[in-house]
Amino acid sequence: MPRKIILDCDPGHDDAIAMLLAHGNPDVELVAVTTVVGNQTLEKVTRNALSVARIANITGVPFAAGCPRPLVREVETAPDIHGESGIDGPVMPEPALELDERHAVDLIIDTVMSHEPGEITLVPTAGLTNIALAVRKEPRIAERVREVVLMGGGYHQGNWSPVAEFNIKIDPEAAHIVFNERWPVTMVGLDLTHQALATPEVVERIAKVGTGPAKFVNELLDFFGAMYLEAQGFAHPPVHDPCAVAYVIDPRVMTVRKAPVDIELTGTLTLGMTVADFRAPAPADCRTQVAVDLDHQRFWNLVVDALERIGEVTV
Ligand SMILES: [Ca+2]
Repeated sequence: MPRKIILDCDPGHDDAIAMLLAHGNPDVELVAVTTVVGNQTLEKVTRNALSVARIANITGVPFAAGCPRPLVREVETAPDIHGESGIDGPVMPEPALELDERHAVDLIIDTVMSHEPGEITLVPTAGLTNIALAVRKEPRIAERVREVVLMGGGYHQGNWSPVAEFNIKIDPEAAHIVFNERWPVTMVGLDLTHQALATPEVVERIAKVGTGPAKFVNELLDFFGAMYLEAQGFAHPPVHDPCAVAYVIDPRVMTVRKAPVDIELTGTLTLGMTVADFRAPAPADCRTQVAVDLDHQRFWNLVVDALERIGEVTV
């Protein structure tokens, strides 16, 4: 039985690759895609999500738009990494799918509540605004969700400040809610995703797939790589979001370590920091764990395999 996931995202170059991985891999089933303000405005990231659906021929999956701003803070976007559209670089086709009429928060709640307990895994790859609101509106989802596997944070690294990662920093109050709920949380943070580099060998393997969706991925990586080189000095771009999907598909793709994690909400220099406590073995009731080491080969094998399975798509 494939693991059923809700992808809550802000496409976003790496969100797009996460969506393709989830769509192409047979061990996970995308049951909903929800969008939230983040890399760009809600309107832009939602359109991008629908365009990606067209590129990969994702049909029969509800897509819903969520929150246009964080819970407390002003909107902060990331044009220096993702461009003005949120996915600059490739030509994005006009969306063919219609959005679900529901708000993303309601689609998340309806999906979790209409499945058996333990059936749905939440995979947020953006700010946690939608997820936090969903669990506040319907607290029973906390026991029904199998686990939350999120891309965000970092126990030794930041990118939006010296110690805070973008997805957590843009809505730290939402992150605080999500990390302190009763559900298990796996934090796939920068310590892990900075190992998921799209090296020239990776780009060559993807090029060999030779399909439209594979070409799209390499166009994403081309733009993303140039931005990461300029903004953060990376020789090859770190492809964050698909790491969270990959962990749901095959936990052997990374090592994890249990540790209490909480979110800094008041520090003048450390707002949005994911503070992990490694001082002692994690207590028995610890529900949070952090991703440590990536199996680079196994990870990219999954991405290439998903692209091969998606095959050619006529847009
Ligand atoms: Ca993202």
